[in-house]
Amino acid sequence: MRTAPTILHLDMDAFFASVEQASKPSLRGKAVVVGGLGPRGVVATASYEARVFGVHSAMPMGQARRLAPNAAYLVPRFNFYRSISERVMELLRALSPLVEPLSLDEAFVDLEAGGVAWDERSARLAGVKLRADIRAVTGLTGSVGLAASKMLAKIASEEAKPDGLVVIEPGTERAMLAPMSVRTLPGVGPATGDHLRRAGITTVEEIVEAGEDELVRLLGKAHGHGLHAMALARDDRPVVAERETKSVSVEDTYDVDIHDRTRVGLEVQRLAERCVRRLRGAGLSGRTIVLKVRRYDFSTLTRSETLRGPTDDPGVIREAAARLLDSVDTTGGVRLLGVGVSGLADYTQEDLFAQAAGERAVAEGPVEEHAVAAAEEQPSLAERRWPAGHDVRHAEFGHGWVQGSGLGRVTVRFETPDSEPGRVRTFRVDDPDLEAADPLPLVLRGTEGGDEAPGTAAQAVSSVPASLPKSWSGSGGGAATSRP
Ligand code: TTP
Ligand code: MG
Ligand code: MG
Repeated sequence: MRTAPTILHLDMDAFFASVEQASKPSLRGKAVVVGGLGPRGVVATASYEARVFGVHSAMPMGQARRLAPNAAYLVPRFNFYRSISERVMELLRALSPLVEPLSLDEAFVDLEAGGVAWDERSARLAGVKLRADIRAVTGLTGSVGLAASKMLAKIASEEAKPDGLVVIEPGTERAMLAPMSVRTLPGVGPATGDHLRRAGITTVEEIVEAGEDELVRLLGKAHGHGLHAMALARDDRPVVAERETKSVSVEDTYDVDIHDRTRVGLEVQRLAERCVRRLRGAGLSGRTIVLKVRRYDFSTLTRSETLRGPTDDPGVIREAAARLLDSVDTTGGVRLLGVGVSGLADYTQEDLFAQAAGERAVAEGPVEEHAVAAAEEQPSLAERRWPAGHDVRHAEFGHGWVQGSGLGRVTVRFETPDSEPGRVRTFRVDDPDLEAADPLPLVLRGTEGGDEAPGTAAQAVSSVPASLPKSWSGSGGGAATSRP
């Protein structure tokens, strides 16, 4: 293991909610909840102001509304978040060729491999500068952890949240880990956590005390051994530039070709379940379900279906695989079957996607036909939907966002990222002067400003509005925040 804290972990603070607050001046410093607003909707994330009420990711939306009735409830704008994520990842790639993104708002960077840091001081400087750059380019705050391993860097960024930077100095790792919950360690989810708790192990120190043999007895060889090493702060996992796992799949070759259609169907269901176990084991979910069939004559074909959001739900994946099988002729027999999932993500947001009306997910692979058809339809004026939080433009009043809609009315707040908090006006949903609009950049840059928003071009250089509330002013002294 290296001896200097040159592995950096970045995670943006309350990412989706922060983007919304940066877009909408009236929401800064306020409780904001982003998620699916329909009956089965769940919270994607909540601003730190909303977390005070106990609202958190993956909570059913109804529960969030009971806890924080006055929060702003917004439908996610995934494409916009993705574009901001790309800007952040670009900044990381400028630091090192070894950047390992874990999700839209999170990545490891090997600073040593990039030649930008070799000891604690240089690593800290790189982290401080990165946070300032992210702030300047996106207007948002991210928290940085620096340590000698991936595990510790991630723990450090968690400690740094929100809007901070924490360096774990080599030599202090074990003392720091000792009192922490076992759940802090990578690979300890709710199930393993419960299992350990029943054996009387709740802290990292207790893992060390239990010893490797006991851990192996409790969790099996690979997991027990790995976890014991992590508890001793031994983590040699390298930062890998591309996510190695592009897909998770399982397949079986049969000694004797299967002819019976029912049997083929059952095999596909079984493979789908095995695939889900792998997927979940790796803490992943995916959008594209792939079925592979090799027939008696060795002709091999694959069929795929892309869902609107990643899933790790066995029912959803089984059903998708079964639908795909319906389109394959298996007369003559099959010798191999496989089920895979690609388009991987670290979490599941299928519910959100299902309800993010208005946001058209960009397909990365083959798309279900009806999804394409839906995207091409032009709704009539009266049928247009106005998802809360999405951008609009009014012929007379300019750019704004949907604050709410219902009973044939839509309420719009007219403000832009660099304006003062704006006023609200109500229109009929079929008002021809009102149209859906693209998001405006959060930070206007000299080279970009002007084309869409003539009134704001003059302010192009003032990237950090002075009027931001305290929690947003991460630049200056705040940017270098460092806690032991
Ligand atoms: P996180 O980094 O886990 O959370 P966060 O950035 O909102 O807050 P924190 O300051 O604690 O890092 O996730 C990043 C984004 O991913 C989050 O803003 C919304 C989305 N997300 C979901 O859609 N569903 C989920 O269950 C989680 C955890 C995140
Ligand atoms: Mg985050
Ligand atoms: Mg994250």
